[in-house]
Amino acid sequence: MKRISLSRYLVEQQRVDGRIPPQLRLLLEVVARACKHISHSVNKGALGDVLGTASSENVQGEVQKKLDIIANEVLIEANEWGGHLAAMASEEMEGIYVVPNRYPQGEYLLLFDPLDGSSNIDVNVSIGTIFSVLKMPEGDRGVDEGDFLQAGKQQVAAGYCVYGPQTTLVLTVGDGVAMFTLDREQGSFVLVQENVQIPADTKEFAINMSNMRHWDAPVKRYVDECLAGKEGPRGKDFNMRWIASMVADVHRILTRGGIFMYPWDKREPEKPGKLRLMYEANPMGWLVEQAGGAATNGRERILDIQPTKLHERVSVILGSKNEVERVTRYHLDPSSPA
Ligand code: AHM
Ligand code: MG
Repeated sequence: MKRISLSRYLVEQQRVDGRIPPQLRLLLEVVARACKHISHSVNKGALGDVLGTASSENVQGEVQKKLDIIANEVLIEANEWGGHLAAMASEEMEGIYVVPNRYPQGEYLLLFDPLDGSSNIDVNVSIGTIFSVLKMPEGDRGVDEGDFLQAGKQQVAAGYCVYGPQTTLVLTVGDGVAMFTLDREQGSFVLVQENVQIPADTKEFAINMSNMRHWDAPVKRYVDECLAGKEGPRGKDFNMRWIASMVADVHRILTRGGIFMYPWDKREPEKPGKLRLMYEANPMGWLVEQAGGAATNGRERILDIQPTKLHERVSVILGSKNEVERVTRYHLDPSSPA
């Protein structure tokens, strides 16, 4: 089988189909290189002194792990001098990071969750990096936080890299979803699947069941119906998975289908959800849609939500289309039949 590297895939996207401009191709190359670097640090574990907590908190008041900080620095350092970016924003930084003026400026904005699934770092379970690319608004002079507040449908590229038994980078530039696995001997990402498709139906759901007593009625109803199995209104048995790393749960869904939910709940009613719109829901939502699935906050399409702040949170329901549409219907029309 002919092996196609990520670099070659991106060149083909640029040259043959004109789908991506050269600047975006180069930016994605740099992001992939940073992910490779993070993957090496993750692999070293205790031997690289990268496990455990740092003595700091991030903007959301969460204790940072050493790897959260390392991954954030790797992404900033790799990208700041490339000339493709105007600024970056990260789940781990309070404000935006404007590319210093000693470096050439570009027209793109990069957003990332440098290390998603932090609670899994120390226990050797899959974690990942999630990224999203936006373009500076036309005619804008000087970058500020407002330039980032674009709906997810404006993304020009999105993806994640999962650090699991394999390191796999999953990417969309708006023309379907492609997967690339890191060949450690060659040091390059190699195309392993193109045109990834999520089956519309599934028998697998993912949600943190320990929050059941805090859920809203439509979510409770959906999960109750799944749990009722063959004898219930769905007439089939369901299986449950919860890895507690969104990247790993979404990767499973892109690979074999399923539904993932991190809905609003009553623990902190003033927060729309736990996950972040700009760093998690938008890039994952677009990937899932590009693979034929759906992503909503229970009421509307994630990609249509107009963000009002950088670290905005959102309720997330994504995956196999028919299941996501069902949960969304239960929210919009609670009396609708199963
Ligand atoms: P993080 O970005 O701080 O790692 O938090 C996000 C993670 C998601 O990857 C995962 O789906 C969720 O938090 C798990 O939450 P919980 O601990 O409630 O299971
Ligand atoms: Mg995260």
